[in-house]
Amino acid sequence: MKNYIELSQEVQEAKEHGKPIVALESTIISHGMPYPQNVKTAREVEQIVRDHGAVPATIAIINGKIKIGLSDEELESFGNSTGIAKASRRDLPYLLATQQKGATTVAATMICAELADISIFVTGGIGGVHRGAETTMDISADLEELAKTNVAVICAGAKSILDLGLTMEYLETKGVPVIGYQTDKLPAFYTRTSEYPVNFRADSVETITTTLKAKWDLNMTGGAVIANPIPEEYAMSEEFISKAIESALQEAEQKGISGKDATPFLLGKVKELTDGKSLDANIALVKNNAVIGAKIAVGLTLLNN
Ligand code: PSU
Ligand code: MN
Repeated sequence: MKNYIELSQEVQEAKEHGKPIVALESTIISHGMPYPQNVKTAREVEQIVRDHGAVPATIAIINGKIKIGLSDEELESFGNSTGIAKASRRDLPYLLATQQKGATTVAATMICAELADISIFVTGGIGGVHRGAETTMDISADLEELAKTNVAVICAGAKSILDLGLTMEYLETKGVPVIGYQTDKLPAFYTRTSEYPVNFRADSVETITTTLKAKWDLNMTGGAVIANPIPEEYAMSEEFISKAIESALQEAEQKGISGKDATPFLLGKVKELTDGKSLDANIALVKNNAVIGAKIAVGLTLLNN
């Protein structure tokens, strides 16, 4: 197994000193945001993690290795080149075997983080059950991964390009807790709330770390969703964003966009239809998640020592 994993020097040193580490995904860089904002955001998010006492580990597949922690040039290359594969669970073995680059999704980043013994992972939004999944069966592999891999994902909820109600039902069936950070409602990425309640509300980081510790001390397999609402000043109007999402969904259907292309297509369209406002929101919420994620990683490390 070790043959497949390569830690950056920063991550290696963090491990040697027992420092808290926060995993970060690379699909958000290669397929979730345009260049150059993607690379700038990735660097800033890493710095926010450091500023809050943890070490960032951006994860990607390069040259037959799972890289845990990317160099500056590697980050740049994932942001500034097309044709980098979007890598979810099913794609990892083939991409490793054929020495291709892969940008890891939430599911794949969770797998790689667990292999590297990292249990806290910060991103923007998770994949979920798509609208119309009752006929398309389009359900993100992220949900199944949350059911079986021991990594907590700090996100701003899920986008309403998805069916949030069905996504919550799926997570419930799989026994994945959805914990709202200082909120009772599931955040919907661009907006601070949705009509769906979270399972539990945590007003402090400590409630989150002690809950995670209890789950994993009991060997209860699987992760957790920590849902952290977008900061008020960046939140978008519900009506404005819903319109953009509706027309993006319509266009996707007309063009027959499906499978792994669906999410990146919808993200790009929504950005276009909102004149880039959705991108500003996306950047702000990821940074906000990095603050909380780093605090959770620091807290969990203290609890476990
Ligand atoms: N949601 C976002 N931005 C993203 C993604 C989701 O707001 O970049 C990415 C994540 O990497 C997530 C993936 O794991 O899309 C889900 O893709 P799919 O629906 O194909 O599983
Ligand atoms: Mn899908």
